[in-house]
Amino acid sequence: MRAPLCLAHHGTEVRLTTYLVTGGAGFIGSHLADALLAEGHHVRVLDDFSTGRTENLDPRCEVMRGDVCDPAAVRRAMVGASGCFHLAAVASVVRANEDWLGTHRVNLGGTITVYDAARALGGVPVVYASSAAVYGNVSGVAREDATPAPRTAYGADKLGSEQHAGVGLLVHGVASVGFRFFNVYGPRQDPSSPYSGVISIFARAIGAGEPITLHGDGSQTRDFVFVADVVQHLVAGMQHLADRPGAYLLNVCTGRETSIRELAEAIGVATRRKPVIKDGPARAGDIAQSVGSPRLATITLGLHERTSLADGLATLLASLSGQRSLERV
Ligand code: NAD
Ligand code: UD2
Repeated sequence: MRAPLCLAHHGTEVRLTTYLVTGGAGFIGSHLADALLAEGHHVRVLDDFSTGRTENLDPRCEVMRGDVCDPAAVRRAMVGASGCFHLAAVASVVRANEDWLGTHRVNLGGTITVYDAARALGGVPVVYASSAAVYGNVSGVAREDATPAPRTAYGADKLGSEQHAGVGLLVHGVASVGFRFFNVYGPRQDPSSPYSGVISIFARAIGAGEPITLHGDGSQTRDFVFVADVVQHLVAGMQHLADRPGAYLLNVCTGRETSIRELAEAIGVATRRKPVIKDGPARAGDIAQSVGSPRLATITLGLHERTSLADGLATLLASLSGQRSLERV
C-alpha cells in the first residue's frame, strides 16, 4: 500500500509520511495520533479496541481493527509506513498478575510480532513503550544503567521487549527506541477502570465530591509525567532514529517525586474541594518509591521542558469539567 498523495499548491506530488500506531485508540496512542496528524502525517492505527475507544480517535486516522499478535494483520498495517510506534499492550500490572499467559502473549508476543514485521519489511524503525516497571524497587533515582529487577509479569514482559529490541538491531538491523514511561496522566486516561492511573481516579472522585482511598499510609511516591510530554518524547525518538539509527532505552519522567498523600492534597487545591480520604490496605507488591532521571532523554533528544504537576493537573481537570458540562447538555 503506497502512502497517500497530497498535491502541493503548485501541483507537484508530495508524498505524506505514513506512521503506524499500534494501540492508537488508547490513552497515550490517541494523543500521539493527534500530534502526528498535526504535523501533516498520515496515521494508521492498529487496535483491537480491548481498552481503546473510537471516541479517542480523530476521524482522519486510518483505522485497522486487529490483534497485534496476528502477524498478517501487523504486516498489512505496517506496509508503506515510514515508522511504527508500538503502544498496544495490556497496560495493567494487576491484569498481568491475574492473567499471566494471556498478557504475556500480547505484551511480549505482540511486541516481537511487531519487530518481526519491521524486519520483513526491510527494517521499519520502531519506537515502543516500555515502563518504569522494569526497575522494580529502586532506592533513589532510577537511571537507565540501573540493573533491571522487575517484580511483576508486566515488568518482565517490558524488559523482554527491550532485550528483543536489542536483538532486533544486532541480528536484523531493526532500529528502535524504547521509552520507560513512569506514571503517565492526562485527558482520556479512563477513570472508570480499576486499573487506571491514580491521578485519573482521584481527579474524577474529588471533582465529584466522592471519597478516595489511600492505599497504605500514602507515603509511597511516584514520578507523574503529563501525556503531552510523553508524546513529545515519542515523536523526537522517531526523528532521532532517522538521524542516528540504533537501539536506545530512555526514561520518560520528570525527575520529581510526589507522594500519593501530597497528590490528593494537590488535586484538592486544584479543585478547591477538600478530599474525603478513606484509608485502605497497602497494595500487594506496591513500589514504595519511584522517581526517574530525565537526564539521558534530555541529552539524547534535546528535550528540556517537562510539564509541572500543577500545570498538568489544571489541564486534566479543565478537560474533565468540559466533559461534565458536555454530559449535562
Ligand atoms: P491503554 O490501555 O489506553 O492503551 C493500550 C491500547 O492497546 C488500547 O487502545 C488497546 O485497545 C490496545 N490493545 C491492547 N491489546 C491489543 C492487542 N492484542 N492488539 C491490538 N491492540 C491492543 O493504555 P496506555 O496507558 O495508553 O498505554 C500505552 C502503552 O504505554 C502501553 O504499552 C503501556 O504498557 C505503556 N505504559 C503506560 C503507562 C501509563 O502510566 N499509562 C506507564 C508505563 C507504560
Ligand atoms: C504504574 C502503571 C503500571 C506500570 C507501573 C510501573 C498505571 C495505571 N499503572 O503502576 O502500568 O507501568 O506504573 O511502575 O499507570 N493508589 C492509591 N489509591 C488508589 C489508586 C492507587 O493509593 O485509588 C496508589 C497505589 O497503591 C500506588 C500509587 O497510587 O502506590 C500509584 O498507583 P497506579 O495504579 O496509578 O500506578 P502504579 O505506579 O501502581
